Amino acid sequence: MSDQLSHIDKRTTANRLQESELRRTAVFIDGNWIEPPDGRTIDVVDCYTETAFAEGPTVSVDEVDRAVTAAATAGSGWAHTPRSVRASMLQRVRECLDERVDRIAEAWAREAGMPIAVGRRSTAGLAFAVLDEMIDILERPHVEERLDRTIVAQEPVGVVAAITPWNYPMSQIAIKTASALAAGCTVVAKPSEVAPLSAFLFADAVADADLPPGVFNLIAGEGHDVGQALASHPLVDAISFTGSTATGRHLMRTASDRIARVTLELGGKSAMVVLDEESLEAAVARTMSSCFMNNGQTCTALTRLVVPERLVDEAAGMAAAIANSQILGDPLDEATTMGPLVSATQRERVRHYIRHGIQEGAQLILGGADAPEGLNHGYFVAPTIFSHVATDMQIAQEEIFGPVLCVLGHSGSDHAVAIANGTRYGLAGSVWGTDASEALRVGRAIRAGTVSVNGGAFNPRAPYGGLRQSGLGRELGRWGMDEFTEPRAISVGD
Ligand code: TXE
Repeated sequence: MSDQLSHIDKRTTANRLQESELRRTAVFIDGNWIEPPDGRTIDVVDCYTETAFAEGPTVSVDEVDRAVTAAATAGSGWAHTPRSVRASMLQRVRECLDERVDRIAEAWAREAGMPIAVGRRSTAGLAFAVLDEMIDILERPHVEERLDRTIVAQEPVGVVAAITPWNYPMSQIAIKTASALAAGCTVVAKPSEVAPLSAFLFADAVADADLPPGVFNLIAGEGHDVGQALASHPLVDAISFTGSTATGRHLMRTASDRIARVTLELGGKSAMVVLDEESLEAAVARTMSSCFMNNGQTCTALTRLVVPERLVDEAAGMAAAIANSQILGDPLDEATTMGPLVSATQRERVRHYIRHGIQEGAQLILGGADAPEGLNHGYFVAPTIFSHVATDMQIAQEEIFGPVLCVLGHSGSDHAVAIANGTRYGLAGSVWGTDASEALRVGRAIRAGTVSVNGGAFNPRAPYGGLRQSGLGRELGRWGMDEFTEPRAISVGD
């Protein structure tokens, strides 16, 4: 993937967001940009300046209905479109997206705080990888499976509602859309009202790619009304949701009324398990880059560092040194490595956890709940390291979603596994050890959907998703595509 992205690394912010991309009043329904009649918009706040810098529309239930009806009407035609044609249309989406990478990264930096240099690569990397994989799958010869005289027909599930959060606001829509469209489904997407701009840029790319009307639709607005109306629409066959566990639970109940399919990508409290002293340095470096990725606003972030008891202080010291080297500042500055959090609400939520961690008796090594020095605006939280954290503390159990690391001690590999598995989540995990077979044994024992052993890289072609309260179903690769299909058995007599 790195060669394919070398042109992205050389880019600058010369290709800036246009005024029309900051003032969004229309949504994309049935192949057209449509202004909702009541013209209501929601301000989008720049998380560094703390001022409204853009706006996104909000629709009524009428537009939700129009979008879902358009998707349902387009369904049969799209499902019967040859796989090679679907592949070439996804290829066009990819090309139209490539032209917008700079502006997507700029939008992401301003609406959610992701440092632009990291965001540019991350935006392009994941979205392109998923599109490429879907194109590749569609271009491969496809033979319907047969069991004796039974045809196993893998058919698209129908209309997919893609409901996404603010932390990776374009990639999450791209993943769901590429997989659903590849499977032959049609899509109605609703991005987070907090960070809608980069999702609109994705819709611009789809619009430019000239897909048949109704195949992809983008609506916008708040979750409790627009999101709820979409999720409960009788013509929506599957809900694909990424966000908080609480909203995921609610959407599962909504889907149960009509037994609609659900895919849920929810929270995490992932652990890095270190087995020995020789592995410490590499493991801490990996943990920190994961924990602080997107300013701590990443669901797979390794937020618990679980090391042999005798190494707790050393590990916390190493982590603090890396945390200290972060460059906090304007996320639009190419040199910034850590930007502000998405909102004042999110900042307060994270600070609350930090205060609670101190009250619970965890040892604060670095950071804390006060504003970082020298930054008098922006929703910043200081990079924070707690050590000697006990497994039952709230900060060791709950998803904080900010730049906060907990260091815990273990008394051996089985104890380490018990700690890693000792939360309600099971999204990601990691292990590092000099004995490769022992590291793999521990990796297999960590109950999480994505596990890295000795620095194994994230593979966007492999299944991604959570166990327990981290989610249901899988995204990415052929598993992500299969999530949007229904296998049917058609048995033929002699
Ligand atoms: O998430 P929500 P929010 C965590 C993170 C954060 C917290 C809340 O800790 O502080 O969740 O964030 C839509 N029917 N994560 O409020 O509510 C909503 O409009 C239909 C972790 O942003 O889950 C948005 O589009 N839709 C997570 C989307 O759901 C509804 C990533 C996500 O919103 C709805 C983000 C409803 N009733 C936050 N209510 C991760 N682990 O990746 C809301 N929505």
